[in-house]
Amino acid sequence: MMVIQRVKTLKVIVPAVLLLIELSGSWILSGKAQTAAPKKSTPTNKGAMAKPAVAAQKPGAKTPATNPPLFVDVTQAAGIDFHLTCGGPEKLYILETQCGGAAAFDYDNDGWMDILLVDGSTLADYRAGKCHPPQLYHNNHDGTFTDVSAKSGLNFCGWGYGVAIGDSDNDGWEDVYITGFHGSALYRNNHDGTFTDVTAEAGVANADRWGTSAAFGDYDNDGNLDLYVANYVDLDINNLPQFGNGVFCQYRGIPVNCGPRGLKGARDRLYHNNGDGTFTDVTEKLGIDTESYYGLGVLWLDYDKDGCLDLYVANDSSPSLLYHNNCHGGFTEVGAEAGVAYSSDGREQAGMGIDVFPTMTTTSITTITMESSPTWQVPPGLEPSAIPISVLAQNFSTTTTTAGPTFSSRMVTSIRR
Ligand SMILES: [Ca+2]
Ligand SMILES: [Ca+2]
Ligand SMILES: [Ca+2]
Ligand SMILES: [Ca+2]
Repeated sequence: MMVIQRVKTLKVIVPAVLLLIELSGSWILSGKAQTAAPKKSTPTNKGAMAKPAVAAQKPGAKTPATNPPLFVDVTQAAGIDFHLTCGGPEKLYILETQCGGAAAFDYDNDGWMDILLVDGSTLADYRAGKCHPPQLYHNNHDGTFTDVSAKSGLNFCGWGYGVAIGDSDNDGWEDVYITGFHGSALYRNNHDGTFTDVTAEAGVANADRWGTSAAFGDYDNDGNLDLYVANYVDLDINNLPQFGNGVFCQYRGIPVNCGPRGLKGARDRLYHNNGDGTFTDVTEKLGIDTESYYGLGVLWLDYDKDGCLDLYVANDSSPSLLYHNNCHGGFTEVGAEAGVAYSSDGREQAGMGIDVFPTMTTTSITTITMESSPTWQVPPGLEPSAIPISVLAQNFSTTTTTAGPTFSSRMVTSIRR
């Protein structure tokens, strides 16, 4: 949680990390985003794109000119101007600690990946109905992007936490699902640079639930992309738990915002695509997330290569879940026996996101977690919300473990509350 609080000003990079699951999920499942990558090589550092690289090589820069950095921040030069809104600076409530999402996809089928950035909100703005709509950037094929949000029809007006991309109606054009607090939305691609909100008729509003991540995947192989929505905490915005008030609102003796432990979890939802523009909620029927864990990341994958999509869900402060698809319309949760439900020492993890690295012989699931070394303490004199990210980086470990007969599970980031 804490890292996310502090990196909100890093513009595009941060929501991209937070929404790792949506990006990887859509690429893997639809197959279209992968094939829709630019036919030509990606733009080289020319014109405006070259400026940041030159600046990084000036005398005094840490990286020698003969060894330029692998990545250069070209956000501004590319025309991306996005500032994430995520509650107030004090972070009094858990709602304010993680917001926004990002997706790279080709919404206009021109062969070039465009960018969609989902914004959060603040308590005051949310209560007042003030919108922080998502921003859609069209790829100009020259390393720059144009903000086409105003005419896109992506008018989501809530507190956004994520986005999933998939062609939900099989017309060859990618559609958009945005997750939010107490309300998510499905937008159908109209093929002309605009989208239409079809949430109500589709039946995927996820109303009264705090949706964080979502992913499209055809689990029953009927040719229609189904939709999984990870939900986090069952929270009443008019009766929020008070900062520092109670055992679950402390971090090593320091008052912090409450949760997720101590708060009621919100049950994830699995929506089956009926192929006619509507979805059916099959959560109860298929026994999904029966314990209502704190869902933050979701990924469809066929880890046993039987042709049926399985499902992995990263949960915060609770076991992660792996659902094996029996290829007959049902799932069996096998996270513990597969070795991907807990850390290598048997502890629940603060799962934030997921990625998968297929290899020749195994499928490696990477769960992005937050875990500190046992001896790490908040530096004296510093409020938790004021800890520089450089301090966190120095004190938080990266560990790699191998667990289970099937999976090589790596924890790439470690910060435990
Ligand atoms: Ca495009
Ligand atoms: Ca479509
Ligand atoms: Ca399906
Ligand atoms: Ca499978």
